[in-house]
Amino acid sequence: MKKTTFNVSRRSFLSHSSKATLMLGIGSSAIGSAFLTACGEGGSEEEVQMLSTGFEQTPLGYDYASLEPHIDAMTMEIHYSKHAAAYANNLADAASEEGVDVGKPLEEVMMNISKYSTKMRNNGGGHYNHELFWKIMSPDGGGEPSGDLREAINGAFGSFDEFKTKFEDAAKSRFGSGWAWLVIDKNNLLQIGSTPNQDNPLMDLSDFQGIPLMGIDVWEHAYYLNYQNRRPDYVSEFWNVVNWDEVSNRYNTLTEK
Ligand code: MN3
Repeated sequence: MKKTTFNVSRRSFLSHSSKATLMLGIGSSAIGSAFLTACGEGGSEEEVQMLSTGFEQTPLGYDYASLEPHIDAMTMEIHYSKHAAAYANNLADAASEEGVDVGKPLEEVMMNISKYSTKMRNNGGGHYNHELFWKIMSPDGGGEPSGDLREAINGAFGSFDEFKTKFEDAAKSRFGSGWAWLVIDKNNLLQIGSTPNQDNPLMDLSDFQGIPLMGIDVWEHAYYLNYQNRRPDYVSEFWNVVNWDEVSNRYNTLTEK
């Protein structure tokens, strides 16, 4: 009888087994860990205010109609008061069912999402993503970033226009529902990528890892009433409402860590 031998090198075994048992997300990096500290009890009032996300919906900082003509009032109203509200409600259920301390920053759950239910992943992600989305838009938005963020964008992507093209490509090419992101990765570098459904780059099981600076919702509910199937038009109009002050403040707060 022929003897079967398995020739698996130690290196290959280790690489497979570590992938299977350990989720090494952004949370295990130095910047990820500093970020989490800043979001929680170790953070200054300013850091917590700027970076940390709670479990409840925060009031929208502007009127539903105020992002027109780029994003219409009815889309904003339904998006905030129905879609995003449902994520927040379902997150509250999941947190209660799974014994999560809702006094802690939601970021902590995101970075350890592989330990929680699919309900937590979908609704915690949905809530986190929308809370950030509302903040990085403004009726006074648009224009271009300045200061350190501007320099970092030029350094990472060549120019602001090249950055915009790459971000738009990520948003347009995300198949089905999801988000496109600008993040700081574990090496403190800016990266652009996208995630499916309500996943985000903080999640330890995400293929795309980093701390979000800004994101765009490319679910059809974010644009269909006004743009129907024309996602690219919605994405190019988005630049008119980006709150660069907020995105810059996030960047500065994170990189000061
Ligand atoms: Mn949405």
